[in-house]
Amino acid sequence: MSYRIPEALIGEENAGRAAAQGEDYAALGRRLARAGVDVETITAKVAAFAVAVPTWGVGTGGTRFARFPGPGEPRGIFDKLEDCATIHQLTRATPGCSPHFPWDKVDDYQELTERAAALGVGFDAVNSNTFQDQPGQPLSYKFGSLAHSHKAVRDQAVAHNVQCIEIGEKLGSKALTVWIADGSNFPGQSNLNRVFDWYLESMSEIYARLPGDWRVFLEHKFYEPAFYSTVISDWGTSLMAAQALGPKAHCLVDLGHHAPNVNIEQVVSRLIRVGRLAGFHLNDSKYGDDDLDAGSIDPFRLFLLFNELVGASARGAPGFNPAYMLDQSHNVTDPIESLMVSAMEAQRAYAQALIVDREALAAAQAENDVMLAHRVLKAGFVADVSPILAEARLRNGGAIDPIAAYRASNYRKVKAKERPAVTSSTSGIV
Ligand code: RM4
Ligand code: MN
Ligand code: MN
Repeated sequence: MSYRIPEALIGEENAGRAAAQGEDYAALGRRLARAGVDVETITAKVAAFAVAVPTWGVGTGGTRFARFPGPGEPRGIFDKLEDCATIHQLTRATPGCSPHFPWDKVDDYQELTERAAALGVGFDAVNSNTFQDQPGQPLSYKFGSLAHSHKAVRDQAVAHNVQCIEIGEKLGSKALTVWIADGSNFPGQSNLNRVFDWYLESMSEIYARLPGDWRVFLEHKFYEPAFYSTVISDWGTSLMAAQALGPKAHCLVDLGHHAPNVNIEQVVSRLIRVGRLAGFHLNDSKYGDDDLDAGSIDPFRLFLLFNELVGASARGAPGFNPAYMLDQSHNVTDPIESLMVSAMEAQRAYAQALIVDREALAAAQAENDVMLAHRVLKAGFVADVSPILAEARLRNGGAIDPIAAYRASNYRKVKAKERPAVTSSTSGIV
């Protein structure tokens, strides 16, 4: 049996921190009470918040220049599940793993489901992959997949997506996420209008195969790997596609997939209005699709995003049911540590948004009191909600300080022995 962090170790770690945590939580509770906010309500909501971990995120990422593998990397989906389960064990915020096919392909999905359940995790949205060729694949995706000029390639890409749905059904997933790399590098290379027709044709075949209680998440990205035009480039294109396909199609917002300085929270607000927000791939960036850790560069943007979500939930926006997933590439950190911190940063932004006084905000907006409105909103962002996050973890059986507990467990060192390196050091996104 492979190593798992003993519950006793988490208990010991927590025991050493419990007194300080209790004091900090009580002090924050008193502070919030003065502002008319019940800390217990916020803690309960944070405790119920879940963000999925992508199975590809627990491996060391890389750039197109190089990849520097770390010790004890997962060698396959069963190892990845262990790492995902460890993240959940300590943070209690990540009960779902989002698999990617064919990367996570196995012969026996029953066995995979049982293993996940034994580890205390389940499966979230399934992701298809038609952005790279697999060994032995008959036709190449070099010039596209669902929007390829050749029908035979489109058919192959459709068949792969249908297979992903079939696998997902076995795993208990309820959504398929489709991100395609289709696009062009040269003006004139492809017909900007025709490729969208092909995409819609292909996607409607996939859509027709969705089980009744499933959704399909359309993920846009404005550039890379295509550098001149991308077929599903922005939220407008994504929304056109979702509306053409039908009510089960929704638009997924990956925070790194926008032009620089785009007001993403406003995009999200629009998608909520039309009931087509699928959810998020959370990450952070400075320049483009940098896939840095959520909240590491611009935590204010993450807060503003959650502010829209909390506002939508408070007003009971119809069909509002966003899915949350982390989508990051960890090049210089231990992926488990990065994913734990990112999950906690998502919870932090959520808690900060929850404590915003929405009535005071609406009143200031109605009176055009600009500075007051801004300060009411900012009051949420500047609040240190760390004790709430720790309390939610503690009550759910997690660690008060997940990074400290993880390091104390020597998990990575043990895994380095259990998992002799088999990976190559080639470049690539994952
Ligand atoms: C893409 C996109 C997708 C993810 C791949 C690995 O940039 O964000 O969500 O499936 O990377
Ligand atoms: Mn993504
Ligand atoms: Mn991306």
